Amino acid sequence: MTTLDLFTDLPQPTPAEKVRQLRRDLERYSHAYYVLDNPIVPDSEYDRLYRELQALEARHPELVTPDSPTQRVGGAPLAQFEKVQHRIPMLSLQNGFDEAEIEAFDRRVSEELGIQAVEYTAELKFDGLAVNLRYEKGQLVQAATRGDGTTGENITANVRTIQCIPLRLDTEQPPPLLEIRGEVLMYKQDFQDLNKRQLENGQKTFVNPRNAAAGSLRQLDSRITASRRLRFFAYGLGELEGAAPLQSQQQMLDWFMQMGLPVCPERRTVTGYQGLIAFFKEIHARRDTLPYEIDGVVYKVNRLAQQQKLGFVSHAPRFALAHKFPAQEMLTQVLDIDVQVGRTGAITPVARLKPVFVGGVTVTNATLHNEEEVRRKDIRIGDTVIVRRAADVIPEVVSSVLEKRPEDAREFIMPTHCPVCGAPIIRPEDEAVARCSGGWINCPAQKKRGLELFASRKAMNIEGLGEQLIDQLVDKAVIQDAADLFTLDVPTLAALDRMAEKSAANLVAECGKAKETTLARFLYALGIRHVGETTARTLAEHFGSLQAIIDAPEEQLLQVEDIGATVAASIKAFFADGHSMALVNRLQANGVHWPEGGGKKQDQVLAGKRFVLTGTLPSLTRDQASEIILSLGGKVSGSVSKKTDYVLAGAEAGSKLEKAQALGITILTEEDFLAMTKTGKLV
Ligand code: D41
Repeated sequence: MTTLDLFTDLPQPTPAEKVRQLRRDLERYSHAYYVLDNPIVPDSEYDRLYRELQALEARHPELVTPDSPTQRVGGAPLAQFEKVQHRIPMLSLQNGFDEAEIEAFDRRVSEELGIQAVEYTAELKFDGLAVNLRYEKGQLVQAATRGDGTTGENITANVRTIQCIPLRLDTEQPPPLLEIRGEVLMYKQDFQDLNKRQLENGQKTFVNPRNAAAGSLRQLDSRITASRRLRFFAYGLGELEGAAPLQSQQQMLDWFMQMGLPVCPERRTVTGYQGLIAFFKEIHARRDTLPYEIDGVVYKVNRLAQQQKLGFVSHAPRFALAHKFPAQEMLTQVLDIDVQVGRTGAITPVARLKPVFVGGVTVTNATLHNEEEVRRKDIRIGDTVIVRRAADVIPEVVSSVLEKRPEDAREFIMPTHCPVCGAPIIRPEDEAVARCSGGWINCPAQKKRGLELFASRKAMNIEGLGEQLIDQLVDKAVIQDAADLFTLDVPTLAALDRMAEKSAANLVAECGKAKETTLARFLYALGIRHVGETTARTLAEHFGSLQAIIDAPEEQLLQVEDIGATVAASIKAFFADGHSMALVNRLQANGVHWPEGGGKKQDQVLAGKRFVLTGTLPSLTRDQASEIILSLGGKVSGSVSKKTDYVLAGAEAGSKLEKAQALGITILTEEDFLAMTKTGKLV
């Protein structure tokens, strides 16, 4: 007998058995993929089994059941959503915003219960949509929005398309009735992908993942919902009939998980308000690295008996509190749009906003980047707009709220002439940026911004020479250019507003000190377009002397690592310009000097290694870390790419860390980094 005979002799499964087996397998694979984020078979295997099940069901329509994985999408589009009554209302959450409010909450709970150290469950607060899932005998029979808490809308067809939501609970003895409450949301990556697709298809994009999730759930045609990747996390219980020996919130969530429901693993049992605050701080720091958006954390008294004892205030339970992050998005009004002139003459439209507290600071203006951006986002003067300020990011105008547009809203018009020097504004056809054609010699704005760069820490490092002083020096014609800084005397400076003898003397001393510099700093300070700190350093190291750079033909510049055609052309143009060369000569004549000839690097520990810094390090500042890297021959760049060798990550590291993880780049803590640079042993 051959092996083959052995198998063919086995009893063949009936179609019904085969269908059951296929469903069990598909559910298991799907659960591993969508809920546990841990696929156990390749997609191709899943697809093969899925098609096999589809084929079998086509041949045996009597075997099709609503909980089959093939039945997630189906049915004709609805005309409207039906209303659904929540027998047990979906309550809202009380909010707290600062530590004092959290402490007060804990004190209240502790007093009510007569317990010293109350045990809490701390969870994430997802920025999604609350929904109620109704399971009867383990089958998903209805899904509804929260609505006003008592009446929601029936969105069953849409919710059935959410892959991580089981159509059937994975348990031998499902309760006769079980309502699960949780949040439907969209991951940040899926949101980006969706918007990209929408753009490609000429359809409207969504402002944030929450709106995208809401828009996707509100579709009358569930096939559209199915094409959007929505997720779900369970956090609470509605109606329940039948046994569930639950004592605590944590047990409840574990029970949900056992039945195949998605529950977020980022939760913890803690004691007292110190435990709550510690959880809040940790999550706040990690917020940007999470794949979904959260707007805070939620604390719940862990023991269900204690929850019951505490009861409710109007529409919110007294056992729970949402500890919210400062809002990252707020509505405000565009009072005006005017333009700023940058160092290179770039004209940037800036929205002047009605002051608004967002992301922990008061924002009064936000860059609109360029003319095209204003048109694309269709932002007008008078509009109500969404202003966003994420951690460590400059405030931006996300979009305008069209429903609130007043009739007299005005479109932004790019001025034809520089508002500062009056020179024509020119925008080359192939560029997004319009520029003042005055040049730094004629345009005070360009001159001032150039001087700011010149004096800045990474350039000539003239401490005490800030924006306001520079404005005065230029406006009162005390100086014509950077070279004049080195001939300033105390009486002249002391005569300026807000300057005393002492501060004047300090500034003169600072300028004196700054004369002794390095070629790299000097090059950077000149503000040559496209020559940033790193390029300046590369140039200095490569050529060793200023004259060598001035004399270098374009082909020679192009041979330098990381210098392309744009940069090379810009360097040539700068030194070909009479005004620039005159300035360079006057700076040197006024005593600015640096050691020439040296500086070429060799045998340095980090030679050629590219670093990206992200987040806040425990002890080093970003500049200090950069300084160390650069001094050991490494490079620091702003964004993560395949070329990045290391990412040095601290607290509140954001998307850069995520990207680095995705690309498999070595991630260093400050400790790793310091060990590596001290020992010279690379990891
Ligand atoms: O993540 C959330 N947004 C979340 C919302 C959560 N983690 N827990 C919640 N718990 C409740 C109670 C305590 C009332 C069951 C909630 C919400 N409610 C909630 N979401 C929307 C309104 C209320």
